Amino acid sequence: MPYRDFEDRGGAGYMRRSMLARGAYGAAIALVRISVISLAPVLLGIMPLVVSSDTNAQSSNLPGYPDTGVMPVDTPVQIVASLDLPWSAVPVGREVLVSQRGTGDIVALRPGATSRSVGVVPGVVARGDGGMLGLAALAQGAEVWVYAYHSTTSGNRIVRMAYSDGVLGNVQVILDSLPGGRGHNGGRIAFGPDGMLYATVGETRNPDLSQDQNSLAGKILRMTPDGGIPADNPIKGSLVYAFGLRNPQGLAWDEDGQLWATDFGDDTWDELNRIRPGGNYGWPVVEGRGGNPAYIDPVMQWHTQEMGPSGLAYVRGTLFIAGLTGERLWSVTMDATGNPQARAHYVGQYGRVRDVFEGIDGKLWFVTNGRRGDPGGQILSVTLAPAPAARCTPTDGSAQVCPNDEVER
Ligand SMILES: [Ca+2]
Repeated sequence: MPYRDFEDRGGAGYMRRSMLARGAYGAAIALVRISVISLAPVLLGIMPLVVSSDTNAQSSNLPGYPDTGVMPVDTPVQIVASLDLPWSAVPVGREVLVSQRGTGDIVALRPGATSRSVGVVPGVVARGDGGMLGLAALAQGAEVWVYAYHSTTSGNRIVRMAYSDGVLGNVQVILDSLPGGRGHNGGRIAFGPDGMLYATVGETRNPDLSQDQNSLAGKILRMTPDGGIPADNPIKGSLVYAFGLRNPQGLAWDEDGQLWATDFGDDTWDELNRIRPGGNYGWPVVEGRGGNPAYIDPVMQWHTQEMGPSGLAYVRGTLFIAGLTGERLWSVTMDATGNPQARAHYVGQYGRVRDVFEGIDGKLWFVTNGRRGDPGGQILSVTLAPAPAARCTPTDGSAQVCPNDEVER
């Protein structure tokens, strides 16, 4: 197998543990991710972005526990298997397009149908955790554009291709010469509710670049659909929207238009951050919560062996995080006072979870890279139901994490 998928932590101890855990898996990284998924249907006019939490009004309200949001129920159903390192998936019309990191081959799928290739993104170079990473989609009039963030021989770039008659057209370069390297390539792209394109760029194993506002490494970028700098960006004349990040791979907006992002930590803490324009999220000065007023602390943080966050989605009141290292799906809801509550799902059952999004059937879809010996990556679909009042005991098929327990808030 020419390409293997693994997450990159900075410490030698982690690498030893990782190699032990994953056997012969090679030395590539798997941090990049795209999160346009949950928004694309909105942009394409398929489904509403805002979903009322009224459906959950009957939930019992235990003090301090979530009374909004949705949770996966029943057993996930396999939509497709044998994908080659799937990285990002985005609904486009009645299909879902999926990127494959090592090859650049984009496949289209729908429930009950055989997946098919719609084109290979040219110039993709897969080294380390780089390769064909994030996808996003934008409908402009009768035209549908598919955006792609991918690695080249000289860094990363964002391109777009017209998608018509089920085939990707010629490549237009939107943003060239993004920082890149063998590790920490970031790679998620997503259109925000403001119609702007957001991108996560890793610090490319050059931690000091995260605090350098003249570098695009270790940042969340905000650009117009053609790659220009919006006049209202927080730093005049710059694509930089937020900084002090290590290897962010997840972007999602809630119904208030608030942007959330994950950050893949070093050896200690992985993060869920509430993103403010121009905000500094601390890396490499602070990993996780530092309590330093110069930096914005994460809303939640996880021990890295439980998380390794890649894709992020917001669906009907719940944030879902794809956990690579932890080989699980995480859900985060907020209680009436805004305190986050996290629960783990499918721990170890489907291997490394790379991406998560609201699928074309209104169910929650998630993308896995499989486990060692598995035939390949797969996409699974699971029904969502109003979140029950959380109780601090394990339930069938999922583990719950209660306040002040394993998860630091
Ligand atoms: Ca941070």
